[in-house]
Amino acid sequence: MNRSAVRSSKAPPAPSGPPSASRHSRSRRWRFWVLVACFSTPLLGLGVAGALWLYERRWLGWAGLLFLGGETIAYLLFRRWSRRGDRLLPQPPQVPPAEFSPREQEAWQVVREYEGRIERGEIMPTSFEQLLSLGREILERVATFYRPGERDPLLAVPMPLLLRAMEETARDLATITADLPLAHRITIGDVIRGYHLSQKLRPAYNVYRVLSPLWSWQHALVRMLVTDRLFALTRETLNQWLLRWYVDRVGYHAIELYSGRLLLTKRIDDAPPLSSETAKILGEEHTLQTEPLRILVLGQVKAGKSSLVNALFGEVRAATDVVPTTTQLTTYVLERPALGGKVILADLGGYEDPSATRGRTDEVLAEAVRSDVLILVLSAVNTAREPDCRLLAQLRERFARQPQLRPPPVIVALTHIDLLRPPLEWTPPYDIITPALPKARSIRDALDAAAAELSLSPEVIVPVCLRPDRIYNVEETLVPLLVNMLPEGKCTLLLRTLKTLRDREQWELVGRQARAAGRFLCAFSKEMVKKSLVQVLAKSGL
Ligand SMILES: Nc1nc2c(ncn2[C@@H]2O[C@H](COP(=O)(O)OP(=O)(O)OP(=O)(O)O)[C@@H](O)[C@H]2O)c(=O)[nH]1
Ligand SMILES: [Mg+2]
Repeated sequence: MNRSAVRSSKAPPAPSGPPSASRHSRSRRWRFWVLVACFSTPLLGLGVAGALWLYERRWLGWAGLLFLGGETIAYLLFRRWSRRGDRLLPQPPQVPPAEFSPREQEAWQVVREYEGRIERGEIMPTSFEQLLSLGREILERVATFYRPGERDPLLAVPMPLLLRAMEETARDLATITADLPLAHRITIGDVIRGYHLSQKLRPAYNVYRVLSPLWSWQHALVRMLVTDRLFALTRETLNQWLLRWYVDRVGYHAIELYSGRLLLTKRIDDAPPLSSETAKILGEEHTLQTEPLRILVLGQVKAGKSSLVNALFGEVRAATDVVPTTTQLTTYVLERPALGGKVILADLGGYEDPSATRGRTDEVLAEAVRSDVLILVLSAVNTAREPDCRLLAQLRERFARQPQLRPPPVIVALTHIDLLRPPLEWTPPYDIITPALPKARSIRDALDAAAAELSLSPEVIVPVCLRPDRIYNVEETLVPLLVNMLPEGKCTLLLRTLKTLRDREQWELVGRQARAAGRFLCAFSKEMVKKSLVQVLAKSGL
């Protein structure tokens, strides 16, 4: 079949390619059929000879049953492994991307809805055009989500950004499909030709299907019950797999585009630029070019915030006392390889400090919005949790009002556990998973009570002792939990610094455009001067 046969009849005739190209494709096809023949003839011959051999020994019936058994098991296993969550091919993740803010997660519902419709078999594009219109429909839904009142939300983005989104989508899909066996060798033309060939051979195959029970009823039964269904299932699985990835990637990049996360020359996960405020904290000799993670230590007065800072440094850095000592924002630069290098630790003092200014809670909330991980310090012996609950509720409310930001993950350090009952007993380590000792039981009770009162998961609460001569569970549990939270904290950091990154890109683009305009004006004026000179010289007859 030549190339023009697979083109749509409505398409204008394409200019014929160079003769060497068509000669090359003819020779490729010829070689392909020779390979197919060399490969399949011995196999077919063996099959026929084997069947005859079995028939002579009257074993063909048993062999047929064995074949039927094997195919049935393959069919059942294929069905089982193709089920949701346990599929043969890698599927798009079921959860929204971790780097999304709550607003983007809400927009992700559009993608989930389309995935559900694919799952229920409600979407089955049969042509390329239908696939494109499905992509456009998803873009439109996402655009309307972000710009609900606008007349044409789809067009409310600059052209270069739309092209960038298309480029990224295409790149993702190319990477995904490249993993299919032989995907890099088989051309789209091969697939279409294969489809047409199968359509052509279908009548002959149907005749064979009708007649085949005459010479082997077992084989016909196997094919009807198993093989045909297996092929249909494979085709369906492959179609659905491709479609699911298509919806996932188009939806993802549509959200990136319309949420404003997509940049033209940079990527949101590029190293975030260092802010001037952080540069000031780091001092003049710093060599950091990117914004480090910012960890805010917060809690009531005397909860043990400064003691925690000291424990993390392994030395005294922050003043601790029984009377309020930290009354204003104090920042420390902590360098630990496990935390990925330098991080900034910020301690604001207790939010219930009676000596502090009236706006202390607002200060804490504003600081939390600028932080990537929060460590809430609670004293196990102070059961007045009302201020902590209020602060957490205010934090949730503040982030609900700014859904484009990602709330920082919260870790709770439950301090003063050495003072829990029995106060004189101190023989760490304590097993709080299956507490046997009275002290371990008290710690476990304090942890469960804090989790229930603050509506937090017990997994993010770490009981610690910060008394300088009894430091316990900071390196063993708190630091590893902090390390676990770093990827989440990094996502918060990227969204927090997105505006700076975008502003920087805008200035770079303005600079580039100004330079290009300058070059154009220069060339234009040169040309004008040259033309005028020629005209003047021509007029003056020189
Ligand atoms: N026994 C015991 N004492 C602790 C523990 N943690 C902190 N302390 C003591 O509690 C007192 C207050 O600790 P700080 O670290 O200053 O508390 P803070 O939260 O920074 O207090 P402010 O800055 O005033 O808000 C100090 O005397 C600490 O030594 C602990 O786990 N066990
Ligand atoms: Mg302090």
